[in-house]
Formats: sequence, structure tokens, C-alpha cells
Amino acid sequence: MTDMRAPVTMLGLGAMGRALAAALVDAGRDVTVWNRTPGKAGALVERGAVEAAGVRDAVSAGGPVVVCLYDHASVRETLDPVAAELRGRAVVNLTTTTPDEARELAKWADGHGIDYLDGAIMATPPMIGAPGAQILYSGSREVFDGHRALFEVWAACVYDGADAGTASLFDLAILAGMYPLFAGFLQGAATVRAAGGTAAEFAERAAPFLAAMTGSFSHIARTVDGGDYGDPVQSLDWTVAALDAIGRATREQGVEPVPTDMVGALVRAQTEAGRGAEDFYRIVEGMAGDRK
Ligand code: FVH
Repeated sequence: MTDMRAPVTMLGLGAMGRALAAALVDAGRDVTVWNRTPGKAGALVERGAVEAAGVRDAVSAGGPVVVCLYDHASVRETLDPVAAELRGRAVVNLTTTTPDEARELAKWADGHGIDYLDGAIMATPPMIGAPGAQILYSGSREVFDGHRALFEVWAACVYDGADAGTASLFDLAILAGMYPLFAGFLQGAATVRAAGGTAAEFAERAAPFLAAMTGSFSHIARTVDGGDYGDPVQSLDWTVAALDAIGRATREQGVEPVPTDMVGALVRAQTEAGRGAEDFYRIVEGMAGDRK
């Protein structure tokens, strides 16, 4: 069980680090903060945090060490010099890393007798402590269970198992869905704006439909996991025609339909291989090297 009065150290006061530290301070935790470039702790110190002059001072405050830095390399650069001080301690790394980078950090931690938990934040800084924020964790179960109440100050938490790379795997796979969706949304916004409308009126119409479409993820997932694309909701041939129409409508407004052309390339690879009557979702096999 987490002792909510126990100290916690926070390394990294970028936009996300500050949001995480602020939530802990507001929850009454005894928080020591450090940032490479001084001057970012002012508001936190006013609310009760202690600013440490260096990483060594920061970790000497005790309790779990939460790391939220730019990338994998900055985490190693920051933690390497204090590895000995961290022996027997819990390190929770919320920095975005690839699965292999997370595993490398877990191995590094193991070699120094450090208990390592990796975390992937599925939220933006203003969402921390608010409904809708989620953080995925994987790695040390003991650290997850031991500090769960602390994690719940930030967001709903999910433990994804002992492999430290799993949280990063899901994180970056989810973001792989978000960026093309945003790019497609922006293609639509550019098209509507070029026709004299506003992005705001486009967003009003797009949001309910796109939100409803995420309801089909479980059906798509069942099709992909089953590997049978023979009973299509939307065939690849039909999708070629739909994407062509979207491309023409976009170009009519002088906008380049780069995001939908990218989807078109995936679809055409399938139709050119003679699979036009199969389900659109079959493009997943092309991404995975078309082993079927
Ligand atoms: N902000 C967000 O919306 C996303 C949401 C999902 C998860 N991410 C990840 O969280 C990590 C930190 O993100 P951030 O938003 O706090 O990032 P920045 O505001 O850019 O701050 C970066 C901090 O990292 C420090 N830093 C950079 N390089 C080093 C280094 N070599 N040694 C020590 N510290 C370093 C930087 O320090 P400074 O530039 O102020 O001195 C900031 O504290 C990130 O992995 C996101 O992917 C956030």
C-alpha cells in the first residue's frame, strides 16, 4: 500500500513533468523536483515542492524516483551518474521510449539493483489528474502495486505485465493511429477552408462521426485477428473508388490529399494483387509483409 505522505522525487520539469509534479503537490505529497535547466520549478516551489540543485540531491530525498524527460538518451544521461544511489529504489520512467529502449532501461536498472517500472502517458499535460487521462505501466509489479495510489493521482492506470517494453508498445501503436487520423482531419479542414468554410464548422460535423467510427475498432480487430477478409463491409475495390472521389474533391479546392493518397497506396497494393473483392481491413496484411 502507498504511504501518501512518503516522499517522491520528480526528474524533469518540461510541460508534462510540471503537470505530474503539480498534481502530486496538490495531493499533499512531499515532492522534490529537479530540472536540467534551472528556473522551471518556481510555481511548484510556491505550492510546496522542494527544488534540488542536482540529480544526486534530488534522489537523496528518498521515495520513488519519477523520470519524465525528453527521450531514452536523456534518461540514461541523467540516471547513469546516480546509479549507485538508486540501488534498492524504485524508478518509474514516464518518458516516451520504444519498447526495446524500455527493455534496455529495465536491464540497466536490474544490473544496478534498481526496481524499474516503465510508464506510457496517454494524456496531454492539462489532462493530468482529470477524467480521461490514462497511463499504461509495465515492468516491476511490486513497484506498480506499491505506488498505485500515487499513480492514481495522475490518471487511471493499467498494468500491462512484467515486460517493461509492453507499455511503450501500446503507447506508440496507439499514437500510430492518432497521427494519421489527425492528418486526415486536417486534410478535411484544409478542404473546407479552401472552399470558404472554417475549420471550426468542419470540426463540429466531423467529431461525432469520427468518434462513432471508433466504435467499429472491435469489429475490425476481430476480422484482423481471424484473418478472414472474405465477407467485407467495404471491399478494397469500393475503397479505391471512395478514395479517388475524396482525392478529386480535395484537389478541386486546390488542396493536396496526401493523407488519403497514402491510404490509397496501401489499398492499391492489394487490388493490384487481385484481392479487390476482399475487405478493406486486409491492408493490415500488406503492412505486415503479406505473409498470407
Ligand atoms: N507533452 C505531451 O503532451 C506528451 C504526452 C505524452 C507523453 N509525453 C512524453 O513525456 C516526456 C516529457 O514531455 P514534456 O512535454 O515534458 O517535454 P518537454 O516540455 O519538451 O520537456 C523535456 C524535458 O526533458 C529535459 N531534457 C531534455 N534533454 C535532457 C537531457 N539530455 N538531460 C536532462 N534533461 C533533459 C528538459 O530539460 P530542459 O530542456 O528544461 O533543461 C525538459 O525537462 C516526453 O518523453 C514526451 O514524449 C508528453
